Amino acid sequence: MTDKMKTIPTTPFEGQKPGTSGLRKKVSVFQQPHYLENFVQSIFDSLEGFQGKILVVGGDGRYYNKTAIQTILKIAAANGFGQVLVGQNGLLSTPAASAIIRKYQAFGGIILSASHNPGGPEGDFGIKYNISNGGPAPEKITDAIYQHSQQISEYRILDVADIDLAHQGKTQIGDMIIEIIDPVTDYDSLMEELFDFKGIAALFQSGFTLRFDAMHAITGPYAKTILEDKLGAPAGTVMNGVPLEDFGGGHPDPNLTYAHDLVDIMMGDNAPQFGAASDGDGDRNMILGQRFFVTPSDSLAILAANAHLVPGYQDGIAGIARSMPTSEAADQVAQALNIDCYETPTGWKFFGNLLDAGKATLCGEESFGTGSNHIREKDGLWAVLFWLNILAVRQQSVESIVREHWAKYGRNFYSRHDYEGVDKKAAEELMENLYSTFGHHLKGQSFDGHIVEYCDDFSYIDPIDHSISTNQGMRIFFEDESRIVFRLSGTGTEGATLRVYLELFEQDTARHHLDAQEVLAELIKLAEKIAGIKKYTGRDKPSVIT
Ligand code: VG1
Ligand code: CO
Repeated sequence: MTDKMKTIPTTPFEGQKPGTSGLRKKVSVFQQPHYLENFVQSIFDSLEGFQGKILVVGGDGRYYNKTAIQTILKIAAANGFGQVLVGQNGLLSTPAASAIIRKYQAFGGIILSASHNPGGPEGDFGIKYNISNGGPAPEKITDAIYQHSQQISEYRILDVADIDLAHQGKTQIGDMIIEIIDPVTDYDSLMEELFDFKGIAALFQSGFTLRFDAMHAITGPYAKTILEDKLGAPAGTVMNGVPLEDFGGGHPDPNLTYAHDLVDIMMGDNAPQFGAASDGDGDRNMILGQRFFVTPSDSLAILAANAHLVPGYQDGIAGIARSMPTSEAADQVAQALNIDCYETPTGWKFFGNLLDAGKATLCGEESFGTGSNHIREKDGLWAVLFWLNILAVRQQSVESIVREHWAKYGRNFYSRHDYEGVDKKAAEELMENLYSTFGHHLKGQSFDGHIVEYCDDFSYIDPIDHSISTNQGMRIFFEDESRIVFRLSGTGTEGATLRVYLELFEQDTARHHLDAQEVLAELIKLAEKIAGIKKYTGRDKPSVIT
């Protein structure tokens, strides 16, 4: 051990249980003395056997990313890691970090991001630990991190000058090697293994038009390299492609509300043939055709139904996994393909075991997350390339692919209504009230003529390690093949966010052209009536509708 290693006395801190996506807080919270240090040391205290092993570190480039990385490197060195791979300038998208952990058989990785939450000095920051399979740490590790953070009395850090993150190459601090790597190369080669790059390049050569909105977040460099440099899409295809510490003041959440620049272009007269956006850390995707929005739930189902057209999946898929609130469109495809469809709680970490066990190949969430067994995170650009590959083979418009899909499998009308930043206590009371009313079986009961088929407070037993997760959302199924789900967000940093998920299955092709909000209007009223959203939160409409 080096003489520069310091052990700094500290006190247990007001840690918070890391949620589905690690610890997310305002930047100012992370800037408190010893706050980040305590959390990082708590991570390492929860792990065993990493001496001399590789750690991957990188983030989405938001404010505080580089500062945090300096601290993490010095703590990692003092704790005995052998080598750290860091993305140049501290950048790594979440999917690239996952790919790199797997490729170099790292012990784990630390990803700095608050995903789609706004960045900048007044914005949010986050930190997440991923395990050796490249995926988010399972609950037993995040619980242990939390326990350690409550008892911590010291952290170990190397007292050295800051490391140069701007240049690729190797340096050493203490006994630990630091290698600054290109953030894009390894990810790019993985994509090239999975997709028909020649076919996609030919599509662009034929004049096909795409607009990709990187929202001033991490996917800019990835999208430019892959779409423009490698696949030959014209310069300017990638918009907002330079990552900024505050994401240009925007909210890097690729949905119809926050990706309005792109949405305006895609809904306009001269819309390109295909539009897509990704979020702060590059794991989400939004897919648009000309004046046409593809819901993430439909996108998952369509990728599954067309997977055989894509080289990486041409031998078929083993199974599909979707989070509980995600629509059942994927279930229809799984049934037709005669493969299993797994229903998990919200959060990508629940897919890890299914992917590792080879039970699921494709996974998805209604929250603009899609991915596969190529890594253990959702992957925004991967989804865009998957669509491009399908478009290159089928030579049809996005809209006609979706409409044909509905005609074959039926349409799951779907919408999510978010009530953001509501009073936390009021939101909890609303859920409590729902649990006491609907927590038990109400089969046969009628609400405005809608008969309850089944309702419960969703819980999940992992089919591989048998761990149990409870309180994952209130779901109510009605006999007319409709469903309402209520749950509270685990990723917000201000107050609480109530999410209401609405779904109605429609087999009749004659009704498929209808507008989702209109078709779901009755169900939306029913949700209000059942949950008393206005009474509890004071809100008479959602802040975001997707
Ligand atoms: C949200 C989404 C969930 C997703 C999570 C992390 O969680 O609903 O599906 O896995 O964000 O995504 P919540 O608890 O706020 O509903 V990301 O892009 O922040 O890594
Ligand atoms: Co994200």
